[in-house]
Amino acid sequence: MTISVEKQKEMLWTMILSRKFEETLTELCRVQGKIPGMMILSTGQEAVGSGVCAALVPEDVIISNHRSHNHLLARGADPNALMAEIFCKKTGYNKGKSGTLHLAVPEVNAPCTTTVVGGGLPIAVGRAFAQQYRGEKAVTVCFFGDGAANEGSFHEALNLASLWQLPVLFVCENNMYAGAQRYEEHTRVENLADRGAGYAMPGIVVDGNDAAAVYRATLDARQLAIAGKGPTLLECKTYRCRGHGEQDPQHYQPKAEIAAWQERCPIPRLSGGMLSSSAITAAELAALEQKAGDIVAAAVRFAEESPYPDPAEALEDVYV
Ligand SMILES: Cc1ncc(C[n+]2csc(CCOP(=O)(O)OP(=O)(O)O)c2C)c(N)n1
Repeated sequence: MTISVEKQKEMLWTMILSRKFEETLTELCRVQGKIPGMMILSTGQEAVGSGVCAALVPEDVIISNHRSHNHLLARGADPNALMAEIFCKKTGYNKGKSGTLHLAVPEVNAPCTTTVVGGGLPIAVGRAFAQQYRGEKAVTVCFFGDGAANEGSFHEALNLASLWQLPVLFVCENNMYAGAQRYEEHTRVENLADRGAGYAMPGIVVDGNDAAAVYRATLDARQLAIAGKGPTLLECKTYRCRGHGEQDPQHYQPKAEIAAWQERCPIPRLSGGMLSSSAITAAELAALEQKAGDIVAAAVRFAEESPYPDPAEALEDVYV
């Protein structure tokens, strides 16, 4: 299936924006010391969120995890409100109460990101059940890591989703590490996608650094789900180019391994193909880079100039 130039540009744009956004976060927290606490990035993995979200419609729901910036930007979240939230400012998406790790952007149907590893899976099943119950023509996507695939919640979620043939796409972002643990140190099966068979659902392995491949696989899985044929487990093989978080010196990741995967960076991979097929010109590509830089710089200014929430608001919007 050929992918329209417009769709290729959409994926390229959200990857470039996400990379610029996160490179700036690295600078802000590691060099300038302006954002305290954990900073967990998706550098090198952008083809997953950008490829998946390009295949969705606005009514679809995404449930994300602790590595959520790319998912949210690819879904269309506003960089200003996202950056302000990461700075814990009042103008942020969650009025400064979530910070980077507990973001929720209901405006783009991303009601929850959770740092409880595997915690998003049952939530996604619940959302997909609601979609099925209401007869909506929409799906729920759950992003999670390879480490999360060893949580009990993963197995329970896949079982129930399969039993009830729910419209859910389980997107495993296998970046080869769960914290400091290499994939082989926590899992015996070569492909996590093989676990789909145990729950009578398709298990698909896709090159997670190839946005076009991720997009196509998501379209297929979404089609099945919408047709009432139940869930799919999509394993996107990719690589975590930075430490678990920006505090992590990555001493356990071989330097040659990191370099080899940087060579397979998803952004030049897509843009290179687009340049060769004349889907984009070098000048257009440079303009996208420039635009991303301008948008992110404006987002940082917006966040820095925004006030912190008033302590008197601490108990507002809290359910319990
Ligand atoms: C239930 C639970 N156990 C442990 C942790 C601590 N923890 C945070 S991230 C992480 C690694 C997760 O690895 P993976 O699911 O592969 O996602 P990745 O970070 O690679 O994107 C761990 C163990 C947690 N947040 N929640």
